Amino acid sequence: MDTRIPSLEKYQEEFERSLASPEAFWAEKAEHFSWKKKWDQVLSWNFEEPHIEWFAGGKLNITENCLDRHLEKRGDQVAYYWEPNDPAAAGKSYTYKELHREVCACANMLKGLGAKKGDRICIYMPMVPELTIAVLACARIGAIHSVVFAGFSAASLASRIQDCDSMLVLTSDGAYRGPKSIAIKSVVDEALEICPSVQKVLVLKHTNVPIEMVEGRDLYWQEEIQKSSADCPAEPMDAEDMLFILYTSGSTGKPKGVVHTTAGYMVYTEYTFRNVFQYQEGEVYWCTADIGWITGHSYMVYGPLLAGATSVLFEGIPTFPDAGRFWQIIDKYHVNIFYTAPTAIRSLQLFGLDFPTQYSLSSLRVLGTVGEPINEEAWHWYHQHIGKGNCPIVDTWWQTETGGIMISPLAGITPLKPAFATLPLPGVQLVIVDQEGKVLLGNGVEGNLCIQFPWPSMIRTTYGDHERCKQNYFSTYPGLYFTGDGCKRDEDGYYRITGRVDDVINVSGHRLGTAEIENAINQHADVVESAVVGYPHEIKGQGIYAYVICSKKNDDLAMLRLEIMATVQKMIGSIAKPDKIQIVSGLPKTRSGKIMRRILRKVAEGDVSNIGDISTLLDPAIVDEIKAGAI
Ligand code: 7RM
Repeated sequence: MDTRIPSLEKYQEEFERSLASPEAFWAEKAEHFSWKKKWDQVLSWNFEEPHIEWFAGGKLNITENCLDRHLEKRGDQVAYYWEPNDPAAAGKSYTYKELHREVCACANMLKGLGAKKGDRICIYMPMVPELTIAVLACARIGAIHSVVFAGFSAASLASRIQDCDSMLVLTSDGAYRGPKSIAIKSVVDEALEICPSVQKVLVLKHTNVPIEMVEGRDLYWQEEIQKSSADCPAEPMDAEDMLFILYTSGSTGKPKGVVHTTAGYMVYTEYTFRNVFQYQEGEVYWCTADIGWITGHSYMVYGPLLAGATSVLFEGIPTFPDAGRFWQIIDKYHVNIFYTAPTAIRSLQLFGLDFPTQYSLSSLRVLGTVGEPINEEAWHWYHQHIGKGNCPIVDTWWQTETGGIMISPLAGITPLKPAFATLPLPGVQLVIVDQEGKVLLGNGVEGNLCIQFPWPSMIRTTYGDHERCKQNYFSTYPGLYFTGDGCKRDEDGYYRITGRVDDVINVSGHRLGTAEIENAINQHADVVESAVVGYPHEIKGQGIYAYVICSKKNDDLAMLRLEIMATVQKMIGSIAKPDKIQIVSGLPKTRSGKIMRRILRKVAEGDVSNIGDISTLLDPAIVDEIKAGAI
């Protein structure tokens, strides 16, 4: 059933109805799915524990809704066009029927390796069709997938495997990334030295780099799949059974395993996919996000398949073989809806108009952005030069924890305002609060963004540590879910996200905790202490600025910096490498030992004229040293 909202009036009506009777509203949106058993109760909740249940009593399998449900009507329609890293290599496409077959065979293969309902399976793979197939195969048998972005280091992978005791790891020999070929199986091998829970590793041959296979543990995907039947009934799942875990960075400690469950996630990702992009039958949709992030889960795998869409899945990067690759792919597949990150737009903008003008972009109807605030300049460039002035841009605000898009225009319906995510989707009850938690009513206000009522795809817990979920999201402002973002509601009631207000930074649309980067830097033998802050970066949105105290005087600072970068790469991955490293003799701390990050941020931003009150510092003189040494 097509649940698209057709007009602004209807949006307003639908929004009002979702506030007045949320249960009736979401029950209506859940009706058309295939349920093995209908739910007993639409919603029960409290934000104190927190405890959230949607569609309790319902039984279903999300893959039946992604695949089986479509076979009759669109079995021969393409579900995915796969575009390989190398434009000269052969691509592949999968119809719904073919995808269904592959998922069932993969599901049987997982069963053959001992996987069963409730087991955790770690997926560490490049953007190949088998990644999507693996995700769905887990869901088919009721196993919980934990996809780890293949750019993360062995140490990061190990900690994610350990946190949820994954019993299987699915990987490939190598990965292509533009001109580079990356050995990823060896990363898995290194990680598994400290992961006793893992029984088997399934390896997809992809780049054919030589690898070591551990006897009794490692198996080749291509060999095992041969032995697996393509008939696999879907495991009946409870509405609130865990669907997946996805690790994301917070302001403290190690990344947390955000838990999403089955039915609510299904209903919300489908509804938002259809409405935000106004997806129409037969259109080609392309989201450039890696499946290792939430955008890939919700809007590359589940949302589009639930809606019966045709998607492009791209293995490579925007600048290989040249900066025209995105535009070439849009031309090749006649992409109608294109969804990417502001950082990609900003970097391609720098290459000028020679690239986009070489290709036909006339198939485009809707453009989207996600992951970070988009600056007005990039917005206008995207609108004018990619959308040719006639494609709406949906600036979609949401989080790993929200599971789906929360604030966004509906393409072609909501009047746009550059750099504004505009209005909440139906079912989303936003509030803006001040530092004390006082709700700021009316328009023309700015504060911290919270949500006061549950929505179906919201986080249920953080894996293995419910208290952490409560502390992180539900304790700052009792009774509210706190997003960690700052936000403005303008005179028209339009929302603009101003960025994180906690110690999380957003580098090229990737979320990183400053504490996590500091811990990595501190692993360097000569480092005593460090403090990391974000600063505005022309392409990445935010760059990483590290202040580092060393135990001894080092003459070769360039070398030291390289070593620190290598340490961070080893502990987390390339995405967390600092852009700037300033060696300091001390940090600005209060008498109680708290680092005054406000000062460090100012210096990193290059704004030292107005540093504010430093009288509470233990050693105010350190501020002058830091200012003088700023990079
Ligand atoms: C989807 C995703 C979440 C954080 C979030 C924000 C920032 C995301 C936008 C945005 C401004 C946007 N999940 N963010 N989308 N900021 N405008 N349209 O990115 O968990 O990885 O990150 O990203 O700070 O809290 S995420």
